[in-house]
Amino acid sequence: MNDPKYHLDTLAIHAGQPPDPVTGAIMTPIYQTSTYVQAAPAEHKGYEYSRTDNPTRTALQECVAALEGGQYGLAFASGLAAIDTIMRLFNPGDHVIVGNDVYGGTYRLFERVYRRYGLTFSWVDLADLDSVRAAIRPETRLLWLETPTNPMMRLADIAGLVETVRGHPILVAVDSTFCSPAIQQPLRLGADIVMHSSTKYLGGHSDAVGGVIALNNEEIYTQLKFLQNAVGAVPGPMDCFLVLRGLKTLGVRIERHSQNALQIAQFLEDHPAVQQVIYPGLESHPQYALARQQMRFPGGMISILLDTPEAGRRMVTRTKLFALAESLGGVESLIEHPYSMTHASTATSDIAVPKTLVRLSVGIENVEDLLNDLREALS
Ligand code: P1T
Repeated sequence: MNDPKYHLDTLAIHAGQPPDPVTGAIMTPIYQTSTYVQAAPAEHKGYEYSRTDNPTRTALQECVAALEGGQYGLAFASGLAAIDTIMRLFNPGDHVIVGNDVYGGTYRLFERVYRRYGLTFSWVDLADLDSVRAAIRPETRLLWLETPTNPMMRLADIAGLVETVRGHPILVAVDSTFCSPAIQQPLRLGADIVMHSSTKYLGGHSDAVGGVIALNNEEIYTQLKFLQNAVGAVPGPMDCFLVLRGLKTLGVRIERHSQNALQIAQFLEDHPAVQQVIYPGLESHPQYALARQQMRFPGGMISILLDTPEAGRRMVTRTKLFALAESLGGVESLIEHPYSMTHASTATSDIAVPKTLVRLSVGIENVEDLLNDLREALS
């Protein structure tokens, strides 16, 4: 079922999810159990305790690995728990190069938690490969990137960055949350680790918080698998089931998110109240060529700049279909003000986002209804 000959849409429905061997149930059972009965001490059927392993989680991990073209998958209680577990691979004194536009929670984890444990961070414009090269130190161990970035929608050239750090003992980890494997598969471009907040497009229905990692390197997998159990930030079986169920429609959802978002981005680009639209599917995006090359679809996320912060506030409180909320990637459209919401933790930092920025997560509702909603909110 995990055979690489199958396409993503087929793997999303079947990988890691054979019919239940006991009953034939076509849907993966929710193994709502904390422990497993053993025949004799340490004599069991592969499962001993649900922090260590749970069959519903195993199904999710195998499915995500297959979708990313990876050998191994790991699931966590949140996207941040996944990032946190990756960071525990490193030691005090290690140096990390990070893109200078990331989810506010990632910035907070790195600067306010891991800096206290002796890690150092350089925040770099990843579009400029020379500044990445210049940031490399003997103690650099990780290059962390989002592409497109949250919320400025800047792209990082994954293959180019892999090439830039080649020859150095630096792992390349890609937070691919804004894309999902239906848009890009960073492992196939040479990245060592791909990570997602599965709260977003993978789950797709705004009903579960989770994180996943996929990778090919057996040694790093073994370390991460050890950390997953040793640290214990694992998702419950019900949340694993919800993400698995959401994943089945990933391909069709991403196509529709992208179609809707492109139409909306074009509409906003022509709207006099909008100063700038940042969307990888528009020719006006400064990295449009890279987007065409690296991304199968332009995705459902759009950022816009308005004339004043007040105009942004007015817009996000006037939409009716676009709900004012943090998060993204669900079937329903969301709108938010990153400076005061998702990126409030960067507000006083060097990587603060503009106060005039509004972020849209375009859902899969009827596009005419969404366009009317935005037209009215901006009127
Ligand atoms: O929320 P959680 O599942 O812990 O995932 C964190 C995370 C990691 N990486 C990216 C790129 C993200 O966007 C997020 C979460 N982001 C939001 C909640 C948001 O509204 O941007």
